Amino acid sequence: MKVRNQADDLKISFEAFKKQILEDYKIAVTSRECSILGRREVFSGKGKFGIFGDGKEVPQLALNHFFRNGDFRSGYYRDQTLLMAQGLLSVSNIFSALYADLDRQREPMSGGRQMGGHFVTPSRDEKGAWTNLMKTKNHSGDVSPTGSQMPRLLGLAQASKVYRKLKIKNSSNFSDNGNEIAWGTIGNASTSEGMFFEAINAAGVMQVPMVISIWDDGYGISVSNEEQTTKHSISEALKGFQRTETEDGFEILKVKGWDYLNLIETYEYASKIAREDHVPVLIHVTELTQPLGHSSSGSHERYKSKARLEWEKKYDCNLKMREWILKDGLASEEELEHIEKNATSEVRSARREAWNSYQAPITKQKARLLSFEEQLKKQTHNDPKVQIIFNQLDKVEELGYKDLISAGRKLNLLLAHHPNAAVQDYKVWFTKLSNQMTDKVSSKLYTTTKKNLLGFKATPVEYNKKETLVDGRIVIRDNFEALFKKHDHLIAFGEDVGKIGDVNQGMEGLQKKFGDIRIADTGIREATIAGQGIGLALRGLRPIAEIQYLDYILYCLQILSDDLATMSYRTVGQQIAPLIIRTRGHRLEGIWHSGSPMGGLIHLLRGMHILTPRNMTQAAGFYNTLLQIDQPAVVVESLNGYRLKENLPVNLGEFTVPLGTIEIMDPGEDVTVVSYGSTLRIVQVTAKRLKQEGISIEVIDIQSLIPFDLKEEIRESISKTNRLLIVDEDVPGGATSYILQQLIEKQQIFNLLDASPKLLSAKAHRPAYGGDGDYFSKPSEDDVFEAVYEIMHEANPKAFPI
Ligand SMILES: Cc1ncc(C[n+]2csc(CCOP(=O)(O)OP(=O)(O)O)c2C)c(N)n1
Repeated sequence: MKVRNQADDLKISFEAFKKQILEDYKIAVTSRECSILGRREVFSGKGKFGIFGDGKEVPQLALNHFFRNGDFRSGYYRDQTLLMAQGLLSVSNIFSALYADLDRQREPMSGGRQMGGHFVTPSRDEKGAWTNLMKTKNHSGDVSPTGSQMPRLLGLAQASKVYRKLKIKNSSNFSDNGNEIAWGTIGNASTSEGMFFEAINAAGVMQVPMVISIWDDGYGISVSNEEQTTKHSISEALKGFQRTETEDGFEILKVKGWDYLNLIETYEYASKIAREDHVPVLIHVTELTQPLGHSSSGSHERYKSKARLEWEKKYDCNLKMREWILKDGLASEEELEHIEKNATSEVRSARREAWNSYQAPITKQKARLLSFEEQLKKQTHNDPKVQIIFNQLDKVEELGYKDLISAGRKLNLLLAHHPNAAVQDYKVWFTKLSNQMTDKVSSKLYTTTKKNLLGFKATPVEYNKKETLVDGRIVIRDNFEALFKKHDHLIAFGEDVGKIGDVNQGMEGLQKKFGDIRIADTGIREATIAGQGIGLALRGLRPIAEIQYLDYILYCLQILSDDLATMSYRTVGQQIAPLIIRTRGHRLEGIWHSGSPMGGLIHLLRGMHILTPRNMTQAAGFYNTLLQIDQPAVVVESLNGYRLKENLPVNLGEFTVPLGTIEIMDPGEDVTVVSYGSTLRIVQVTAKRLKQEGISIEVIDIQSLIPFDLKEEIRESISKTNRLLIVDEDVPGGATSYILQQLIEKQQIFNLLDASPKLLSAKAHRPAYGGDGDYFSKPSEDDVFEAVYEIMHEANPKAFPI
């Protein structure tokens, strides 16, 4: 849509233009009414927390006119008007989200898992298969941490560049020659986040079609632009990024957020240069307001001056749009009042409807529970506690499923005293509802199920008859080459990955063979390397994002944890980003090149697979598997393994190592010793020394920390040895504790043990540099030997004296 003030300049007829404006105005006031009533719902106790798009309506309506099918948004909680304008968010959806309605039909964004204002559109169907993204306007799943939409935005924009430059087979559901824009939105205050600057710099370097709107209302909660931003203005501060006639960069535009016509012109220009020429654009949308304050958890009168509050009233974008409509004669006062009245009553009735629909199934379940009351009393010989439980339930005002299940759990405890009670129907009801709740609240953390993984048909590694010993890095390099040949949508990038083929040359020479779009160098910016991967994976590509050393994963751990790991869960499987993070760690030298913070990763990255191959053949096998599986994963290669000799497989790119399977490296009888990664070799060497002392250990490589030993083979080993040692080089209480938790809780090994299980890890401090530093910081052969020996001593002190 293109509009000018002069009638003769109009591309569309005056009537069509007027109709469009009034439709936009209707959405603006409807959206505002949702914000106002939504906030009230929180104060009345029906919603827990409310954050809305008030004061940002008009620029979103302008943006919407240039958002095409196939485009993506990576934004934040203020964008409700945009989604409403696109027909992707109904009024009742807004209220259902406010009530945390667990029903996916009524709350399509997250089935009640995310607080309102966090939006997503489905890229996957119920079975996890891709939908046709070129037929929809796409919104990548929002997250709450401010600025965290920026790394993903970079990847979403980069995908257009990749699709334009590479002719990828079967990509018509993802792109039309890279003509798609990645639209970003962010609040003015959140531009203070490091990730914002990192992403802006990277987009300027990469020249990708991102159009980022900064909704500037002068504040970040209570902190003003004066305290947030150099020169008090993000567009002023970023001036050096402006492109020139001779240099690439950003196109930086500034526009007032209440000026509909100028907004339209600005977005038209921005979308044209981004879509056609892949120029990144930053639109600083100023003079916006926040009429209801930041959120339902406080009022802005506490921190805004009277003058500011007065100004905000006058410059409310909806009011300004109204004044302009009247001034230009696009509608009469009566017409506008009619629109406003209708909007109010539409929102009121949708709110009522949303509340009633939310309560109806819960009330129905309550009625079902009440129907068991008499029977339960009778079967518990009129235990008065039953009546108390029902009385308490009756007093609950805003009824939730939790109240029913909580009552049920208390009843179950009473019933345990009456094992012959005839309450079968009640039990069936309780179990069914409990299972439904687990599914509603806890499903889809991983979309690949245990059953899928156990059913995975692995392809064994094959070798030439005559052993071909090469450095480990050759195995991984040649395997990557086979993978790049096989998958035309596979892309790898990271620091030093392109020209030199990574610092350990595991991709040596591949850029020459496959080009610099597929194997690319990046700047030193781990958060946006991860973000590139997330965005590319959301648009149908298979990225391998490299983090040069495991120790530096901390720079992107927040994005991996908040965005990637939660993606399937928070969208209930509507979006999945099967990104592979490749990194290398464990043993090398010093405080920042030999870390093994596996416990940290395990705790923060639930939702991803975490793999720790012992050598490069196993690592290659994992990559081959991951490319057949639709899940995000981290693969930690062993830093000291690239120059160790391995037999070169012949079926490179084909053989697979299934996830969640352990490997018994050396069978033994006395103690089960489990380990992974670099410490595994130490355990294997020590096994020989222990043998000389008459101690036989069963050495097990866990290799896949998440998923963990799906066939429960470690349990089998312990049921033979009845003794357990867990070895790694994380801090005490790190991954070793996780392993023990898996064995005790999931594999129920407690009763199999004859001796207390031992955990051997590195010291609590970071590993010191050099040979002595390593020996005294990390488990050595002597440490493993003594730990096993002590276990044997406990069993037979005479034979194994200390
Ligand atoms: C990483 C992080 N820090 C702090 C917060 C708490 N927080 C939520 S919104 C907000 C202010 C954001 O202001 P701005 O970016 O200007 O957006 P606005 O809400 O004004 O639209 C803050 C500090 C958060 N969500 N994430």
